[in-house]
Amino acid sequence: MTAITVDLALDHYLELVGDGDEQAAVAHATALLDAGVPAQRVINDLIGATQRRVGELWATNEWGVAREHAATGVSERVLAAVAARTTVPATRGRLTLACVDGEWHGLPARMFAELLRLDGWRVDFLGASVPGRHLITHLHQTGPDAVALSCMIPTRLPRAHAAITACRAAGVPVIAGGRGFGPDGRYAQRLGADAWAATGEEAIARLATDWPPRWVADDPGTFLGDEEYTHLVRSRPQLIGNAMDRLPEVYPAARDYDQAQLESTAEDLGHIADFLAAALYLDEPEIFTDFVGWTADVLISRGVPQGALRIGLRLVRDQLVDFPAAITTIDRAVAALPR
Ligand code: B12
Repeated sequence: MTAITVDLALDHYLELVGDGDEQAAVAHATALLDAGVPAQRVINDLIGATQRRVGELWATNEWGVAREHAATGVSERVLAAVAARTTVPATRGRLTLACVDGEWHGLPARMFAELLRLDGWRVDFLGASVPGRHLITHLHQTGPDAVALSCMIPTRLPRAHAAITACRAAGVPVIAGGRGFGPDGRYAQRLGADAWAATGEEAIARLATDWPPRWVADDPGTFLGDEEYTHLVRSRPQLIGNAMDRLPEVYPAARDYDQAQLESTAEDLGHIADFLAAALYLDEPEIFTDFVGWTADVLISRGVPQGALRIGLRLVRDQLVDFPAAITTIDRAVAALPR
């Protein structure tokens, strides 16, 4: 039986992961290795594909947060088991891999770390949410050939910019990856990364054949955020507090909210502020429009009335009347919402 013909039995594996059945999930993955399936395929097409499915099940409210967390925990264990079964001598160079400050999606980066290791790189995996200054200290201590920076959500892009700038100032080129850098990695380039790759495999091919990068990115050192961005970031707590205070007046259903509902509403308002700030920082209104569209779908699947999101956006907008870019960005996103 060749590796190509082996059926990964994704539906069955998803059931195991959804049941939190760690042992059976590990046995499933290692049996695939035994059947000749390359570890890279197990990582991308079994673990990765399942995680993406988990994301959809969470977004459509078919799975709760606890089930998603448990499933992700199982995936982490499966990845560790696959890694333990596949030793590869480090014959290439040394890379540092880190998630941007405030970025808690550590698993995609860990998957990429294992793909790199399988390709012969020595990888220092620093994990989720690495503050910029600690990343730089690590670079000085280890002198890697490159930094691989992972960002899964666009709200972390201002921090990604600071990290990219600091790494390049330390003389270490940066390859960026993860869906947070936008379609075609367009934000990675804006933020001065030396390279970007859509997938782990693409990055590995690039690092093997075309590294260090021949072109040098423009000086990324300039702070992109303007006065509006700075105001939004500084006034975030008041923005959320004021919106929560006004909520019962403009949305009477909120008068009966219990503590958990109030907390999740405040959290949603925080996401509005953060995505708006990222859109302003990069001057890319689409970041906010995409977020609002995505949030509308998530709320609909949770039975939250359509009007609630519009009201949340209005409560934020009302406080930003003196900030034309913020207003335009919000209005654009609202206009794109289905009626
Ligand atoms: C598990 C999960 C979490 C876990 C993460 C735990 C962990 N240990 O990783 C937790 C619970 C922490 C989490 C939190 C949140 N999450 Co989440 N999460 C996910 C989920 C379901 C799976 C992530 C995953 O493991 N992906 C697996 C791999 C397969 O993804 P991949 O991108 O293909 O991986 C490859 C590439 O990314 C690449 N790669 C990765 N890093 C790098 C770096 C470089 C340099 C290169 C070249 C390549 C590269 O290599 C990987 C392997 O090939 C995703 C759904 C999804 N589609 O990814 C949502 C998802 C990413 N999360 C989402 C959201 C919204 C959030 C929260 C904001 C939720 C909330 N309300 O609080 C927070 C934000 C937390 C934060 N500040 O970081 C959204 C993002 C949507 C958006 N608008 O951007 C998603 C898409 C869910 C969804 N369907 O909507 N999440």
